[in-house]
Amino acid sequence: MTSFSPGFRGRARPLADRLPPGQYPTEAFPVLSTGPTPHVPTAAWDLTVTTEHGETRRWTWDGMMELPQQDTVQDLHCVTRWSRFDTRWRGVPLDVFLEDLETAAEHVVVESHGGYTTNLPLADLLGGRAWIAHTYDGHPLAPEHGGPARLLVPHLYLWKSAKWVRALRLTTTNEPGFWESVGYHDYGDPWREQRTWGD
Ligand SMILES: Nc1nc2c(c(=O)[nH]1)N[C@H]1C(S)=C(S)[C@@H](COP(=O)(O)O)O[C@H]1N2
Ligand SMILES: [Mo]
Repeated sequence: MTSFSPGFRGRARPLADRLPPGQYPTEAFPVLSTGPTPHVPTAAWDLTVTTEHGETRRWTWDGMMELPQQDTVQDLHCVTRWSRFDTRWRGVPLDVFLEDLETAAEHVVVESHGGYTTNLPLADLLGGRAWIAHTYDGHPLAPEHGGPARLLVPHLYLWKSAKWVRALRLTTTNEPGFWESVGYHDYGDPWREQRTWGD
């Protein structure tokens, strides 16, 4: 599982086919944060996964780095309408953290340092479609972009890719996160333009 790129096939497609409706491509990588950037040293970083039964798993930074790593090239789509093609990441697929969990939960609340939360279906974190990403373009992920580690779920609008991730809480009921509770779409599929409630 070391170094293949699930996004590779995407690069053969013409750019127009890779641009979801209502988006424009940009070479920039804007920073969008609701508050100040938390500075979390890797020695203090950990990731907790909790099921609805209260079963908890925890990885330190070093523990995460010993897990199977994957490089991936992905297009990012922000609900503020910019899209950035071919971003290069390295991280651990969520499948690795979630495998063999005893759970009937179908939802996940992702919690970040600083208090940000976002919700998504558990299924969207599985199947090689989501990562805990710690490296961007060959360098440690910058704090303003979520370093030391962020969730990366590129098939949904980028607000689902929680920066400074610290916990995944599996829940049996759907609990809207920060933006989802103030009007952003519950699911956020860029290809169906699910920007806000009612889309
Ligand atoms: N913890 C946290 N994660 C977050 C956010 C935030 O404010 N706090 N903003 C979200 C939004 S709205 C977007 S568009 C992306 C932006 O990621 P970037 O700043 O790396 O471009 O992060 C998402 N993840
Ligand atoms: Mo956003």
